[in-house]
Amino acid sequence: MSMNMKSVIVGTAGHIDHGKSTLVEALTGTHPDRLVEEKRRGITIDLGFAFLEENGVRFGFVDVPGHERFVSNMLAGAAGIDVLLLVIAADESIKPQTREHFDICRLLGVKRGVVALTKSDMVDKDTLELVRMEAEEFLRGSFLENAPLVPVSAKTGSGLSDLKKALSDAAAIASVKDAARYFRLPIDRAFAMKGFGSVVTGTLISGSVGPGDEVELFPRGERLRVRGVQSGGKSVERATPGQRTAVNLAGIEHTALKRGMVLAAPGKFRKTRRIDVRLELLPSARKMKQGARVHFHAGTAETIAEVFFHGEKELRPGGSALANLKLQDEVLVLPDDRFIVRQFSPVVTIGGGAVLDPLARRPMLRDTGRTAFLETLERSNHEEILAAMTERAILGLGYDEIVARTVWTDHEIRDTAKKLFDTGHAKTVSTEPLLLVSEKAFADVRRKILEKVEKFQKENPLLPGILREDLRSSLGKRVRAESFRAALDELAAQKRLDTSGELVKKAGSEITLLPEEARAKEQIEAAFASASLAVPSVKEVLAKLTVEAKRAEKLLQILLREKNLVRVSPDLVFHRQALAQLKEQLSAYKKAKGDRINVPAFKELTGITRKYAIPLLEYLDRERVTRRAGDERVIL
Ligand SMILES: Nc1nc2c(ncn2[C@@H]2O[C@H](COP(=O)(O)OP(=O)(O)O)[C@@H](O)[C@H]2O)c(=O)[nH]1
Ligand SMILES: [Mg+2]
Repeated sequence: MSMNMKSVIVGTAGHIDHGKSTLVEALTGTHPDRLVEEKRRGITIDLGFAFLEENGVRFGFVDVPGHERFVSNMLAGAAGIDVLLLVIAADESIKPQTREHFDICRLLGVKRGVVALTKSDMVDKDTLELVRMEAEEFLRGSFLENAPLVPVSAKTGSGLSDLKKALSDAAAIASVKDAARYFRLPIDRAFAMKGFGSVVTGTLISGSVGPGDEVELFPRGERLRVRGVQSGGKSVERATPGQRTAVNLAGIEHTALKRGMVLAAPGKFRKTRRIDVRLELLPSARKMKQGARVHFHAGTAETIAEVFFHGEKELRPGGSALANLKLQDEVLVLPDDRFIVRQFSPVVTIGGGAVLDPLARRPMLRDTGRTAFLETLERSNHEEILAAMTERAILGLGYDEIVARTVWTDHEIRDTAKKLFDTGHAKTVSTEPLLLVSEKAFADVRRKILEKVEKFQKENPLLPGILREDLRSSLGKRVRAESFRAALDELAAQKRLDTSGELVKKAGSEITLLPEEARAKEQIEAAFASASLAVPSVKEVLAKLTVEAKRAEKLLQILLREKNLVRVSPDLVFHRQALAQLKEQLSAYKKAKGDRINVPAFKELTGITRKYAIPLLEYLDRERVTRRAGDERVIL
């Protein structure tokens, strides 16, 4: 098999007994019915698979059951179809599941296909022409309007080569899914294989997978290792999109794996039970009421959903609406994923649509911007989407969240973020990892910071500024550290704040003292200056002042900060000059008597008591003026 051969998934669709499975066998040589019961009863119950290489294309056939009871199996197979093979039996023409399957494929967004008018050997020419006209009428205005209609007979082989040609033509213009995007494989089968362990199969809809890869199993959440990968029955180094793929998984029992689960790139996505969607109701459906319960199918998953319309109260047949779906089970769905809804009872397909926000919240009346937001998502303009998402993220929008909500690649994210920054819509407050804040939210943070600093300085005129950490916590949890830092930097760059050091203050702001405070400050300083080393207690000094205790304490702090006073121990404060003098005395002592001095000698030299001598010596040790050596000090 050549590596650059195009891989395309062909899915059958059509009413039961119209010859789908027989046709797949006639085209590929493989009868797609696998189950013993299918072979015995001659009907297709579950999905069947077959392969064909033709005209440089690798076709993977997914054959679906036509019986109305097995439409949910059909749905699991229809996800991932590139080319539809719509089967209409020439002897029966269009029947209920022809319509239902066709509706499903249209709602799933299948873009192209081929119509096979099967069992052509069973009808005369006129009947065949009639069926052809009915089919043309049926397909008018749909994505298959211009699709080739090919009469075939699996019995005689007539028309088969025309059909292969038509399929090849369709395959040639089918868009190739991007292997460079995130890996995703919705599981349609899980089983154990002797000597291998657990194996899952599915249609690879995005990215690629190969042996040794780590993958995440949704919705369970385990990280698993890929042991081996097969595609079309052969081991491959990497399976690429548009291929039927079997993955051999290590570290899990096959009983823990089932249809509806998804293997995906690890650590990128989040499972969900709330999604916002565009929901379309078929013209044949009954009107849908607010709160309706429906069967929900996406990928190979199936659950029950409760429908809430954003805006409308009900949905008319043939109409569409923005809706919030509450799912009974957790699933992995991503933006643009198609889904189908079927009536709760009796079970018939009534509509479908596309996922807009896979990580939606419960609809809230006060969230008046929701509809506009979803319409933005629907327009699919990257810049608009990222701007809208950033605006709605109060805390800022991080890289991981952008990936989970948009499925954009790294390049797409950084490119779009840069454009938003350049146009002034959002601020990148951190690049590694990326964190975006809307310009409005960022302006809010800046304004709040300025307000807090101003308020603090007004309330604490004797303090030079607010501690960074205090400022940060005063803003509450709604401001992330990154936004805070970026806002401070910007305010400092604009010279509105002075943020050097631990403190944040208004740029150029100085402490201004009232005359009474200035006097008190001088008194404090004088009290310590005149005491030399035999200092009074702080309490004593402050008690003598005319200003109240709290302000007196702050004046002391200012003197300490200005380094005119020095705190030597918790309750001893000295004037700067007294300490300078002491250091001079010591160096004179060293010159005269050598570099050793003990406590009694120190007391004698300075004329102070032990109460002052010990803390002062310890202070001098810390200042590296002296060093302790046993009972003595070495003067350094
Ligand atoms: N005469 C005739 N019979 C056919 C042809 N294709 C299928 N059949 C028969 O129609 C029946 C249903 O075919 P099957 O492939 O199981 O239909 P499915 O339910 O659409 O998969 C079988 O008995 C087939 O043998 C055909 O081209 N000519
Ligand atoms: Mg069949």
